[in-house]
Amino acid sequence: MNRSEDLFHRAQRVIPGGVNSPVRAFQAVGGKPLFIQRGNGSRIWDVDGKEYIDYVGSWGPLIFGHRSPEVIEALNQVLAIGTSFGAPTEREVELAELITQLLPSVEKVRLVSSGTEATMSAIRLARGFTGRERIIKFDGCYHGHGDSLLVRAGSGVATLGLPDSPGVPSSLAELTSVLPFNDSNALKSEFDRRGSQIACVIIEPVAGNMGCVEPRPGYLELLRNLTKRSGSILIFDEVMTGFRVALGGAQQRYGVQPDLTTMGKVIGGGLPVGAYGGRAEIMDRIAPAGPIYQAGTLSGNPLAVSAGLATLKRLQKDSPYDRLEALGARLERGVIEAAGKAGIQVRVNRVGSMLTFFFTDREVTDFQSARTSDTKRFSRFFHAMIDQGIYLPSSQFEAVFISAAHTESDIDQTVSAATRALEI
Ligand code: KE4
Repeated sequence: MNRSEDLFHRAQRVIPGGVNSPVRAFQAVGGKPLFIQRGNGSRIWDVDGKEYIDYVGSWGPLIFGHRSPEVIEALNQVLAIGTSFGAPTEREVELAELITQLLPSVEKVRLVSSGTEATMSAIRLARGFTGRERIIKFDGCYHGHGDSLLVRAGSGVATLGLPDSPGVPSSLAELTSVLPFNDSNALKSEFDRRGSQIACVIIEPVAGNMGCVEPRPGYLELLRNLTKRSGSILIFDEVMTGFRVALGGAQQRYGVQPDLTTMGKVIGGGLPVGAYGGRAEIMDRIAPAGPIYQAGTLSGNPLAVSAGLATLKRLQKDSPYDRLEALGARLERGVIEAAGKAGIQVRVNRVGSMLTFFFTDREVTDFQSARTSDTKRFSRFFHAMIDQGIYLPSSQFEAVFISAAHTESDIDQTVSAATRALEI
């Protein structure tokens, strides 16, 4: 038994499923998870000393790779003055000012400690601000594990949500309408039927949690118009896309401004930070400015905030987006060519440095078409890549993340490995 297997065996005795977040358990691809010892730049090493090119990047936060110098430096500076005070600090003001500068739609922002906290709070805020209870989410979009969002599509036309996990009250799930992503007709009919009851719509403006799926042209604009007309709040969940697909996030890339934005991942630079923000007239309803309650012991703590600040400042200064686009295109081209040579049907959906290789011949525009993918072939591909030192996300329905620490030779090595992996 190697060290990863031994650790997994031990972990399962004291941690549910042996992991602290389900996707890490490799259940979607089979086999046992690798325990990681360390990371540096674009690389990680497992506890058995094997090296990998890392395309998970902690599921998105590490846009400059592992142990990027500016983050390490920022953390060392904070360690010299303390780690958490439970009191306001200057750095929190600086990070909030920078976020509001980079996202014009965000006039005020509240820092929290995870993406889930951000989306849960934004939903409560939208319900409190509008006095309405119904929300809309989209099939295949994931917004963290808040009760109102762990809801799957109900049967057919009803769209009334059903709990997607035991423990979610059906009375709450029913208040969530679940619509197909990218389906303008479904959107229009839901607003025709219930527009005046809808507190908010929450959407991943570029989906990453059904695999990478881009919004159809005009779809986000339609969403913006329908929510404005019905007095509903439009929430862009940019936990994954924020500062990843552009410095101003998906809202800059597609030119559509939401009322509220939820953030996470990149804004923590690998430390636990989430945030939600938007129009001041909405945000000012949040305690203690207003009556809608939300709180957090470690919200805005100096360590996490300093890592996030260092990351956003470097994004502003270096603007790695052209390089990330070029690396993403190189990987996309290489994998498509490799699949063509092997006679394997692969669809690559990509937005900048986030992409997914779907093992299907269908265009993937929503969760239904994503699910036509051959997940068994994906699993074989995943393990064949692991065997060649390439660490991909452990599910067909996740996104690959390229960092600014990746090099052209990393990409070329990955394409060579994919060529061999696709022959298996
Ligand atoms: P966290 O609570 O995991 O920080 O964020 C939840 C969340 C919210 N919104 C979007 C768009 C997200 O992608 C996420 C979390 N993403 C997953 C990966 N697809 C995190 C990985 C995990 O669950 O371990």
